[in-house]
Formats: sequence, structure tokens, C-alpha cells
Amino acid sequence: MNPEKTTVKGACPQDCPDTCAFIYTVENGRLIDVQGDPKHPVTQGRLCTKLNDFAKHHYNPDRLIYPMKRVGPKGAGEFERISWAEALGEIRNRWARIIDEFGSKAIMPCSYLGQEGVLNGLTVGDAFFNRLGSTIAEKTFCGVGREVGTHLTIGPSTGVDPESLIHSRYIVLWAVNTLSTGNHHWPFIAEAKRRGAKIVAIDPLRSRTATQADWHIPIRPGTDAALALGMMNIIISEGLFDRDYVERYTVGFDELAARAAEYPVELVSAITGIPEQDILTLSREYATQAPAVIRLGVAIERSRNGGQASRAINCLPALVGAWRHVGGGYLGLTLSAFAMKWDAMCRPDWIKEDPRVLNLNNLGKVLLETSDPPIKSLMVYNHNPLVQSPDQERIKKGLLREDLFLVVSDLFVTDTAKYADIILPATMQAEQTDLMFSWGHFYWTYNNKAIESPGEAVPNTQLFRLLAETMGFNEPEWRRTDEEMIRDFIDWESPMMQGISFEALQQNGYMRTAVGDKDARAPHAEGNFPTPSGKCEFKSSLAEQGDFVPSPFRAGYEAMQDGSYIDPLPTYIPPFESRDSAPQIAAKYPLNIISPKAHGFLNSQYANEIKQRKRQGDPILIIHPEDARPRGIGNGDTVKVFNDRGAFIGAAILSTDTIRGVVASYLGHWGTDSRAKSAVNSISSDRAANMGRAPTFSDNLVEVAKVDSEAIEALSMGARRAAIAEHA
Ligand SMILES: Nc1nc2c(c(=O)[nH]1)N[C@H]1C(S)=C(S)[C@@H](COP(=O)(O)OP(=O)(O)OC[C@H]3O[C@@H](n4cnc5c(=O)[nH]c(N)nc54)[C@H](O)[C@@H]3O)O[C@H]1N2
Ligand SMILES: Nc1nc2c(c(=O)[nH]1)N[C@H]1C(S)=C(S)[C@@H](COP(=O)(O)OP(=O)(O)OC[C@H]3O[C@@H](n4cnc5c(=O)[nH]c(N)nc54)[C@H](O)[C@@H]3O)O[C@H]1N2
Ligand SMILES: [Mo]
Repeated sequence: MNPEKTTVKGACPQDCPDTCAFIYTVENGRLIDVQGDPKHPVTQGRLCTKLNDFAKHHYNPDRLIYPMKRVGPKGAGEFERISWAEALGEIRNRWARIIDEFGSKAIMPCSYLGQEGVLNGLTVGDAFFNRLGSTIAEKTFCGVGREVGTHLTIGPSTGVDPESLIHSRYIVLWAVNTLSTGNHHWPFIAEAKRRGAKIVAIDPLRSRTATQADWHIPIRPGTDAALALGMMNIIISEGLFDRDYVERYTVGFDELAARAAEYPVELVSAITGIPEQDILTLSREYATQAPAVIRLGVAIERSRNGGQASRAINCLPALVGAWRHVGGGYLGLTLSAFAMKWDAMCRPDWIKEDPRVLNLNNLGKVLLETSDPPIKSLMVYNHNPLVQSPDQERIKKGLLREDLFLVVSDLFVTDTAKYADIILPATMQAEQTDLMFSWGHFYWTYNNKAIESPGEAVPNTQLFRLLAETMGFNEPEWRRTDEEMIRDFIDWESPMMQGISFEALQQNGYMRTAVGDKDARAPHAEGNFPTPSGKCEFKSSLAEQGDFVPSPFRAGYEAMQDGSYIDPLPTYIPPFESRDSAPQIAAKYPLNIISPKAHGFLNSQYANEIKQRKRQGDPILIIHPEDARPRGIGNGDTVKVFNDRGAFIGAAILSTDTIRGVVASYLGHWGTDSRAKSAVNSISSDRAANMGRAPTFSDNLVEVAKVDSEAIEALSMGARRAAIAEHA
């Protein structure tokens, strides 16, 4: 036995529904291995392809470990090491001058979910920037559109336990690529399948998940609400709904029935591109195979009607009484099982009078068009907008502004960090303490610090302690340790925390919230929906109050009603950009593009690891052979994908994995690595969907043209061959 070798319990830091429990192995202070905890009921000891080399990721030689300042032109990526004192001094001087001249609202944070912990994740920095009086950044990148649809219908329900899926007989995987984006749900789905369940995937693309399903139903992007309304129409008119459940536990059935009657199967087929017979079969099977469950992906929200699509889909389980059964109902976000004190984390009480809120999905506009005051300094952390955010060309233009003071904290010099004036180094998960919630299961996971930080990297919590000191903030909150912060941020008295203590969490690594027994749990068997009426609201009482965004997504700022109209009944409106809804745009740009998550990357993370890049391959464009032929595009050809907003380059993969009129390119490749110096989001519009101000990444038209591969450096042939084989 080697006495120097120890194991430490940890937690995956990534923005993913699975939040795996880790076991770090440390030898002589060095992290030598990271494995999944085999005892964890969901993780079961298995890590995904992205995290398989997580120990090595910590020692990637490209890691940022010292503060740096820009020494070349903006965006050139030329930096020189400086001390923390110099970095903080520069920030203080620049911010003080900006506040003097323009007021504190000329400074704005720009962050998201590079790390997901209660300490270092979504809300870290919010308290600091509220105290500073900056512009408030509204963060609605992910899930908020889908969640508003859910909240209006069934309230912030915890939903079906993924571990209960083994009891399901009919599993609809809707706009979700489980095998790539939350693959620890799969063993439960596979077990249900062994027990006789049918697995259905509704997706424009034959994803990895659709390939494994019993039935893949391809659908035109952004038309899911029409399908759900058509299903309701069939279920109601054929008398397949659960009359007793509907009478007891829902409101607005008559109005819903009238609305659904506006969606006869012929119309729904014309809108969605799904054959009439398939819509009939799906509706009848879904209504009669109990327990039926719908697992809805975040991807549902990524077009104009996204929120209403989520709402329509959330009506289905109550209509057929699926909630009566263990393993029946709806599985979306499990977050409400985690008793966090969002106000203690974000400090909305520190917001100054008359605050300004700007949405980060419009970052290009924010940087180029905001006045009174303009944004003079942006601080980016936990976020890589130049790859992940829409309307990239305008963001680039904004970041090039000579008068913009850009501070970036990250693990690597990302596409975004290349534009920074000051770069600050952040720690990776084994080097910090955190507590992780999950948005796909019911376990808290504690991440114990296992090794020391390299160089001068600091956790995000420490970064904001340092900034608070620099700006002269004296509140005792800035002097808390990480552990004290965790104690302050959790509502230990909540019924969901029964049997859970800080010490037990730290020691055990993971603990289940008190949501009940997975083999007996049917949370809405007798209604009890957390809505104003306590029922499933087919007709939403909240919708009439206007759009709202749940508070953690807006830095603790009160749910704001902007008065925009939401139809209180689920409805279908066509996408902003499609052949039917925008014929003028479609004349120039006839193909709808979707940009789902890459199997080998976690958003843009790991896309800088050679091994992951080899696995994932080059940027590709999946295109139907019938769309490729008239454009003279062959398998493996280099193509340019473009519209008025921008362009990127990829290798064409001719495949019936996609439907005619729809092309797909995976998200996450860094633009700086590509020949076009841009990534898929160069073509994305920054328009918001109809609820939760969700982004519209599935609602963009493009044209595709073959380019002379001599003119640009050739993409790797090996990667092309692998992609061609995968989609053959
Ligand atoms: N490997 C990997 N895993 C991840 C991530 C990652 O980047 N990589 N990211 C994490 C994050 S932040 C999130 S939010 C989740 C997202 O998890 P998912 O929602 O599963 O992710 P996506 O791949 O974006 O979309 C899922 C599927 O929806 C389809 N789709 C796109 N538009 C539509 C539509 O309009 N209608 C329908 N029916 N289907 C549509 C896509 O083709 C895709 O196959 O994954 C998490 N897990
Ligand atoms: N086209 C298209 N665009 C999309 C989507 C899509 O499906 N299609 N999905 C959207 C969705 S669902 C999401 S969630 C967003 C995700 O967008 P982001 O949250 O921006 O995604 P990441 O690529 O994970 O970038 C986070 C950055 O944080 C850094 N980071 C990691 N840990 C730490 C830390 O501890 N401290 C600091 N300071 N930095 C850290 C990482 O290195 C990385 O550069 O993207 C959205 N963009
Ligand atoms: Mo996300």
C-alpha cells in the first residue's frame, strides 16, 4: 500500500443533467485519476466520454495559471504575465474612471454556466455586481423558455424521478438526445425497454438516441406545439383522455378542447412533416400505454414558439392521467427539489435604485447599441460567448471596441478571452470546494477540494472576494469561507433537506433529497400541482400576467413582468425563419439549420483537448442527399454555411439522418480553430422566443455552397471519414 495515495470525494462541475459523483485519486499532491463513484445510484461509476480524461484536463499545458494583460492589438491574443496586484489595480483604476464618467451601470457582468456549483456557478458574482450597481445581466441561455412553459402549466414541479423510468411502459424522448447529453438516464430507459416499454424519439435528426429508440419520428424544427395540439385533438375526440383525472385535477379543459380542435391531423401533418398515420398512432399509443412518460429536452425552446411548445407538451400527461402512475408523467428540470436560498446567493437587496437589466442573448446589440450609459466594461466568467452566444459577428465587433475594457476569468484562453484586456486564471474542479445541485436527478453532490491550485489560479468565490476588497466593500459576507457560504446558501430546514446535513454531505459525497421513494413516487397522482389553482392549468392563470423569468436567472431581480402577451391556452405560431413563415428570406436562404450539442464536448469545453477533438472530428454539416445534389455537394466536400449574419465552414456529410430542408451542425468547436475563424453561432439570430426570452438556435435559415477546398486549408480526411461512417 502506498501511503501517499488517497481518494477524495468529488462532483462533476459541468452544466449537464447528470451531475456525476467523482472519486479523485491523488498521489503526492497530484491528481492521477478521476472515476465515477460506483455507489452513486444514477452515475453508477461510469463517466461520459467528455470527462473520461478529467485528471489530465487539469494538467493541460494550455491552462491559464497567472493573470495576464494584453500587449498586442485587441483580439490578437498577445498577452504578458502580470501579478494579481497589478491586475486588480488596473481593474480598480479603470472601473473607478468609468463609474466617475458614466456611472456604475456602464459596467456589466457576462457569465453563465461554465461551472455549475452552488458556490462557483450560475450566481457567483451576482452579489458583487449588485453591490457595485452594475447593469444587471439577464441569463436566459438555457431552459428558461422551456421552464416558463412548464411553470404556467404544472408549476415548478420536481417531475418524474429518472430512477422511476424503469416502471414506464411508453417513453417519449422529445427534443432530447439522452445518449449524448444526459446519458446516465439511459440505463433506466434501457431497463424499461427490457421490461417491455416502447421508446419513441421526436427529433428532426436521427440522433444517437433516435437510433436506439424503437421509433424515431422526424419533425420539422419549431413545430412541436402543433404536434402536441394535434395529439390532444385526437386523444380528446377519440375519448382516450382520463375524464376523471381531468375533472378532479385540471382547469380549462373545455377551452383546451376547443383550441385543440383547431389542429386536425391533416393540418398538423402539413405543419410538422409527419405522416398523418404516424400522428394517429403516436396519439393512441401515448394515451393508452400506461405508465407513459415524456422526457423533454432543452432543445424544445429554441425557436419562436418554444415556450408554447413546452406548455402544450406539459398538458399531455394530465390529459391522459399519466401522473397517476409511478413512472408516468413528465420529466424536465428536477431543480426545485434543491432547497437553495437564491436571495442569499444573489443579494437582490443590494440592487441599487432604478437598475438596468440587459439580456445576454443580445450581447452584440448590448455592446454596439446600448447608450445612456453605454457598456464601457464587460467582465466575462464561466462563459464563452464568442462560441456559445448568437449573432457572433456582432459580438466580435463589440469586443473589438477600443474603448471597451474587457476582463475575462477562465481556465483557458478561449475565443472570447483572446479579446480581453485583462485575463484572470480560474481553478478547475479538483482544486476547489463546491456543492452541486442537479437538474436531471435528485442527489446533492459535494465536491471536496483534492489538490492545490496550479500557479495563481483562484476559485470564482475567491475572485469575487478579491474584487470586493479591491473595490472597498466591507460587508462581513466577503470574509466568509467557502464552507460558511455553503451553510448560508442552503435552506437546511426545508422538508427536501430532511436527513441531510452539511457534514454528512461532505463525508458521503452525495445524498438524495427527500422527494420520496423512487419505486412508489407519483407526485401528482392526486393533483397537488404547485400552480395558483393547485391543478394542472390547461388554461393558465399566470399567462395573463405577462412574461416572466424565474429569479435565479436574473440575478435575484424580482420576476419581472414586461407585459408581453402570452396566450393563456397552448398555441402554435410558426418559426421566425422557415420556408412557410418567411418566404422572402427562404428565397435566399432555403435551409433550416439546427445546432445540437456535440457528443464529445460540453458546450465549448474540451473542444481544446486533442483527444476529444479527434473523437468529435471537424465541424460538419449534415445535409440530406436531395438537398446536396442540386448544389453539387458530395460527401466530405468542404462547404460554406451562410446567411446575412455570418458564415462558417464545415465538411458536408450527406445523410438521411436529417430531413429534407433541415441541415445540422454540432455546437462547441472553437472558431479560432476553424478555417473560417468562426463557429456555428455566426449564423444564429439573437431574437428571443415567445417565453422566458429563450434563444432561437433552431430557428435560422441558411444557404450552403461548396467551396474550393484548396482555397482554405483542408479539413482532416480522417475526421471526415469517421463522420461519414457515423451518419451512413
Ligand atoms: N455531450 C454533451 N452533453 C451535454 C451538453 C453538451 O454540450 N454536450 N450540454 C449540456 C447542456 S448545457 C444542455 S442544455 C443539455 C441539452 O440537452 P438536449 O436538449 O438533449 O440537447 P441538444 O443536443 O441541444 O438537443 C437535443 C435534440 O433536439 C433536437 N432538436 C433541435 N431542435 C428541435 C426542435 O425544434 N424540435 C425537436 N423535437 N427537436 C429538436 C436536436 O436535433 C437534438 O438531437 O445537454 C447537456 N449535456
Ligand atoms: N447554436 C447553439 N448555441 C448554444 C446552444 C445550442 O444548443 N446551440 N446551447 C446554449 C446552452 S443550452 C447553453 S447552457 C449555453 C452554454 O454556454 P456557456 O456556459 O458559455 O458554455 P461553456 O462552453 O461551458 O463555456 C463556459 C466557459 O467557462 C469556463 N469555465 C469553466 N469553469 C470555470 C470556472 O470555474 N471559473 C471560470 N471563471 N470559468 C470557468 C470554461 O472554460 C468555458 O470557457 O450555450 C448556448 N448556446
Ligand atoms: Mo444548456
